[in-house]
Amino acid sequence: MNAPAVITERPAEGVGLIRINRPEARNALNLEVRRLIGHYLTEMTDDDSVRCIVLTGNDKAFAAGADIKEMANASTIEMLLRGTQKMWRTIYACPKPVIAAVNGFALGGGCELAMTCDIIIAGESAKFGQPEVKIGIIPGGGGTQRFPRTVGKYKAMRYVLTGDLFGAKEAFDMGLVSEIVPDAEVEKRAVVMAAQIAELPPLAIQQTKESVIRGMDASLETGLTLETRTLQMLFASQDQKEGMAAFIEKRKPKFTGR
Ligand code: CO8
Repeated sequence: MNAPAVITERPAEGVGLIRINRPEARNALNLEVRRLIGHYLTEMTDDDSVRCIVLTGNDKAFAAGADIKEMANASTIEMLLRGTQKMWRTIYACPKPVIAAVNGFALGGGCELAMTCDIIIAGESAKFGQPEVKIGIIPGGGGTQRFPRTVGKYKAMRYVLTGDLFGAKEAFDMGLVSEIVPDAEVEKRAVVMAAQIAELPPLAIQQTKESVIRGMDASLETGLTLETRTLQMLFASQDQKEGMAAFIEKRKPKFTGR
């Protein structure tokens, strides 16, 4: 029997890990992988014991893009019916933080998959890129939208129009990567950071994520109003009372997510 194309693990308290597992195809995102990522993300979103999610691949590839062999002969209507935007929406709408742990190639849909996450930890020899033009298409998972919004028009154009790959250092300098670590440390670092986040009050974490993401899509004034209302709303939570009481009483807080 074939190994499952996506595997889940629980590497630390409060942390769910989703691993893309198609090493023979450089973790190309075929329909099954996309379906499973969406499925496990939904499952972890609904599971209160998971507070932060790590999405990763293997040492050679995070994901080398959509599966070219699976789409080479597809018709327009087949592509439409595949509804590729579903997986992106599930990640984007996930209220819990998602950390991409990237080793090796993150290309095309793989680079877009990383960009849909909230934090990107990359190995020193990770390679990013949107090489879609080289095979006669354009990025389809946010590469023409999230990429320029993250790094600016001129840096993004330089890569989406040539299809050139770029390394972890360039990605970090452009603001596409949160942290670079030695290749062998990528997953460990992502799990440690996820565990750190998992210990924090989940409502405050989720509201922080929502405020950043919704705010990025709104005017500054609207974003600031959203932030203020969210801050005020959190004063209704037990975790706010506990967090502040613990600080004043000089003890470790016990957060319940209420
Ligand atoms: N699709 C299908 N198979 C792939 C893919 C892919 N994207 N990438 C690699 N493979 C396969 C190869 O065909 C090869 O299979 P086989 O052994 O049967 O010949 C195996 O993986 C190993 O690949 P290589 O021998 O090429 O390995 P290298 O280490 O020499 O090179 C690279 C690795 C650089 C990653 C190279 O394989 C490559 O350039 N891959 C294609 C990258 C690419 O063009 N990606 C963009 C795809 S299009 C896309 O992502 C559009 C997104 C649209 C929305 C998506 C929604 C999810």
